[in-house]
Amino acid sequence: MTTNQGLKISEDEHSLKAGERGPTLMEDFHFREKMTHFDHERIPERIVHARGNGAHGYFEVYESMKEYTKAKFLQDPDVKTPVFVRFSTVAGSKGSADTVRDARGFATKFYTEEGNYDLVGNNIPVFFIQDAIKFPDLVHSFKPEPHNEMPQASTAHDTFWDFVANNQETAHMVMWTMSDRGIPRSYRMMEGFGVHTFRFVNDQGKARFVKFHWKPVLGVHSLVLDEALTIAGKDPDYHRRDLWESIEMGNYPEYELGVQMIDEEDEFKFDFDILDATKIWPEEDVPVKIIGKMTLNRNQDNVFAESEQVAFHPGHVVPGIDFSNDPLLQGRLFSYTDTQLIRLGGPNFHEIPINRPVCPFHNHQNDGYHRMTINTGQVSYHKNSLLNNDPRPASEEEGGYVHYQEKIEGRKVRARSESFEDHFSQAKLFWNSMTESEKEHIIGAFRFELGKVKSKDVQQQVVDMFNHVDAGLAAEIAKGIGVDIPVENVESSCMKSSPALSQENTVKSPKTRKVAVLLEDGFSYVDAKSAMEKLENAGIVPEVISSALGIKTSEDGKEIEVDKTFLTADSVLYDAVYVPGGKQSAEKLKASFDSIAFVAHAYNHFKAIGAGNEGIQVLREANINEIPMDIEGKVYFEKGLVATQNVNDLTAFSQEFIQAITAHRHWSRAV
Ligand code: HDD
Repeated sequence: MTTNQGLKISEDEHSLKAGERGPTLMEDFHFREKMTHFDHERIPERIVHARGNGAHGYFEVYESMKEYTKAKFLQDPDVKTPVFVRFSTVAGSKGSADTVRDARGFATKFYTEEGNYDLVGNNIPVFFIQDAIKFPDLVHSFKPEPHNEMPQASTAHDTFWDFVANNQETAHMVMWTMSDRGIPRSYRMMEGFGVHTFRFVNDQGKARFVKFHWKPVLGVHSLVLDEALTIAGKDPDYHRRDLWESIEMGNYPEYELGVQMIDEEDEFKFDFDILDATKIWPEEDVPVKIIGKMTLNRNQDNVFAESEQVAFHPGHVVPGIDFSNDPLLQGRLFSYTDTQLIRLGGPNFHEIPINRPVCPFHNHQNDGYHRMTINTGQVSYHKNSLLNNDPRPASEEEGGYVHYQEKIEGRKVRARSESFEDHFSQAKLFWNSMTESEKEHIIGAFRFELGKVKSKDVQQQVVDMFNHVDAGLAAEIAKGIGVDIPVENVESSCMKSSPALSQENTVKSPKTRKVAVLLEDGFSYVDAKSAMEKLENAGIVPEVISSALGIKTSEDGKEIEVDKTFLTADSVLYDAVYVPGGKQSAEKLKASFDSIAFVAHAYNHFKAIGAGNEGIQVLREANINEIPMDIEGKVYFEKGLVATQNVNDLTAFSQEFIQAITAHRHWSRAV
């Protein structure tokens, strides 16, 4: 151990004192250095997306995208481009819970040979506002209210909903945040979107409008609201833990990159403005072309050095990727560098290791706080003769970035195009695309959020606003929060739906799902062990939960180690529950409030539940009575409940159980 000056430290537990019981001396440079450094350990948290965590990985393109873009990292399938991704919530502080209802940030830094490219997106493909000038207002409205700093990490309060009702361009994104997308099951199971319309430019100078999509290989899956709220207390780190543990286990999160492209000449062919960030390009109209895959395979070494200090910016582009005139994007292009100046303490944040390009970088920018590199020589200006004009700008052929030469004509006005005026058609499109259970969740979310709003007037305004989306939705919200059901017929006439928007149509996979196996002494070893093995073979992760840590012994004297207890675990932290047989084990589980609550909550949260032999009685004790008494020698499978009695071979049971887990949730179950 040394001081920061490299001096070896002989003692680190006692400050230097005048006598053993005397005052500390000014002279104690080691104490002063240690304490001063500690006093300065914090930097300002991000104004938005403060709560987040990241991982390293790489990106590979499937085939050359030369026809569409000259971006080097999208040319060669043999090239692995290193990436760092930071996932985040938007509203909460750095220490807030992961599972709150919110959009999630999905920011990717590609360390390409042409410089860093940042795709700074969210898990929702649209944004609340159309023009960046409104961003401070939006953020002020959803942050804790200034007079009492409540509530934390939540939009369920008056100012947010007042903003919504008075800025109705928010309608579409509000639909998304009130849907299951607002409470993802895992960062590994959510989509990412670049949101804005960008441009691809190829080496012939031809440009196309493009939108970026990340599609998780495991599909898009969510929690249910009650579960998300409980997890916020039981494990506020739920999402970062899930990401960390998956990578540690070798279950590397994977996302395919997709692009939607529109030819420049088709810019005006749509019934929405493609520059409007509150609009999607329905996938059925503009297909998503899958072009590559990102794999996250390495956890960070130090969260502060990496996640906290990483500086993303939508303006970090490479040749072949350019901007559009989306007024939200244009404003972002200013804001991100500006925020890093205060957050990271000066203009040299690009020298922090996580932000450093992997390609060489040199220019005449020098000095400033925290300059790391030592610029040598006499010359720090362009043009010069003393250094033979070095470094000099590169031509386009040499890889110099040349902005796309879009022809612009117009008058300077503070205005918004009329083509940005339709706020409700796509909100209705989203609603039309939901299944019945997804619609119920949206209604429930509105009732929860607006139920916490104190102003009746704001509540009524919001209901009246969503009457423009769907009269049935507005009426259901109104009934739940005790305001008037609107009578005016103003519902959007949009009849379209987009199957790609419903999570019901997503990829379903059993891989990496967590199953709680509840048992006590006297459990059936065959039931527990052979089912667990089969689950593991399907990529599922079983964990044994019991009343105490240590070893549990089966009815035939075999041992199993307990992973967690009813005190340290909870059904909300698992995707499914399994109760193996064994008379003594089942009796003890039946007599315990904790184990009964565990099973009952899993049932109420629509999760797969498996039971073998006496384990079925534990389900009955939890009031789960669907499983008939006479399944002797058979496997029962209905509504995510899978049970078996007196069957020697658990293959069929395990297959059904795995299928039930794969389905994610069983909405047909009446709760
Ligand atoms: Fe932003 C952070 C995503 C609109 C201003 N934003 C930030 C992060 C993400 C997004 C993922 C966190 C990056 C990280 O992990 O470090 N932001 C979006 C998306 C938007 C969006 C998808 C709309 C399409 N943002 C937006 C606007 C503005 C900002 C309109 C301002 C004009 N955003 C910021 C910021 C942040 C930020 C204040 C806070 C910390 C940071 O930049 O580095 O500058």
